[in-house]
Amino acid sequence: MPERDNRIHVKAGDIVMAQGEAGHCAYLIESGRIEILLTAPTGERQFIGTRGPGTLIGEMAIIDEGTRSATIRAIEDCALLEISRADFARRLDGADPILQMAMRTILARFRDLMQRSRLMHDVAHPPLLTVEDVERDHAHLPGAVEAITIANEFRPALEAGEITLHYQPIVDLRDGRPAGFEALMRWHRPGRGPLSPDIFIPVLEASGQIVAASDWVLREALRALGRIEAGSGRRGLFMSVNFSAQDFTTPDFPDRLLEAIGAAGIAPSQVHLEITERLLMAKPEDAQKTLTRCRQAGMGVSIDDFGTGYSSLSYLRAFPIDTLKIDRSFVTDMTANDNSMALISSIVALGKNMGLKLIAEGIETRDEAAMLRNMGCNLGQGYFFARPMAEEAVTAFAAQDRTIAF
Ligand code: G
Ligand code: G
Ligand code: MN
Repeated sequence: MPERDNRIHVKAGDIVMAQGEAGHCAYLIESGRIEILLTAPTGERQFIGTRGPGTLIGEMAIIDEGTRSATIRAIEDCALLEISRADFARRLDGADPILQMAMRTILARFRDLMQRSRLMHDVAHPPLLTVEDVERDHAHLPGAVEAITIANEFRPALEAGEITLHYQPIVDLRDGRPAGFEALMRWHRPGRGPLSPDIFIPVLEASGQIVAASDWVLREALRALGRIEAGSGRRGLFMSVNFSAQDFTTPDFPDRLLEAIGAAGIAPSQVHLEITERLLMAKPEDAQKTLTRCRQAGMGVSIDDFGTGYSSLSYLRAFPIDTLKIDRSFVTDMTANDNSMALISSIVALGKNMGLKLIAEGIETRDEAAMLRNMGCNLGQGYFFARPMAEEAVTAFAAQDRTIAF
């Protein structure tokens, strides 16, 4: 819902929006009434109707950035809740691409219909746009074809074994020995090369398939941990699994986790849930409930890409978190940029003061590794230590159990 400070007040007689102007927002009428007026091409003003509390006005412009199709005037003092285009776009970005296209297409057709019905009364002025122009302007969604293809191909690809997991070691920065792994999805399409999770994960989120995908990743990664331990002779390693906001909305999520842990024959403390700040902000109540149950069962909870999401720190107090993963962008920059260095030492201090563990991501050089260790960071991940690897290679890596001096 729009926030309180988005409320505006208009007086009876005020123009809320004028036909032909660029539209930047919509309004939800909280109280009062407005009237909708149309200026016909002949210059004549037509009364269309009135609207009252609970109705949305000016909604077309926030979908397609078009101009106002009518004039709206307050006929009583009104309180209006403003919905900006940016706010709307943020909500729309995560939605299923088919829904996005359907909405844009319907609106494009509707505008076209409005325009044609108005032009029918004005033979002196020929139409400025063709139907094709309007649809091209308003209904085209870049990337939609690719997104729909990915969404349709995911399930068959999973069944065909095109989707696999790689495991990247996370090491103890005191000695470079592996402490655990992060499971990362890989999709190799025969003949077309790899598809990055940065591309397909958002599509799975938008098309509602992420819950099934995460469930598959979880079961596969936990079983793999059991095999890696057996194959390497090492015990007590952890497996970190990435989750998305929707995973937290199913009430049986903690039960499914515990069931997968039991089936894999490992301890709950060997499982770390990796989540982003965005997830916590998207579903705070779901996240709070789910994370509390998972932590009580002994699992770890890490904040991924820490420092790049919503920067309100109050959630660190509100949610049962035990680890911060310092985003790779700070580490990449740390030797060249004093501000990145200052940010990292602040994050390390914050984490230590709150009793949290710290993992630095994206460590590529010996210098970075040494500096992060000296700053008091506990764990590290990055190409300097090891790349994400298939199960067999990561088992061999763990079996070496070698210390790395740096
Ligand atoms: O390894 P790579 O850079 O391709 O991973 C890109 C991003 O995709 C990572 O930030 C990671 O969090 C995300 N990702 C990889 N595997 C999974 C997964 O199984 N589930 C979710 N939700 N995200 C994943
Ligand atoms: O978002 P998340 O932190 O889960 O993503 C981890 C991603 O970071 C994976 O795609 C992994 O392949 C990548 N990664 C891990 N170590 C390094 C590194 O040292 N350098 C770079 N550039 N990427 C890394
Ligand atoms: Mn991650």
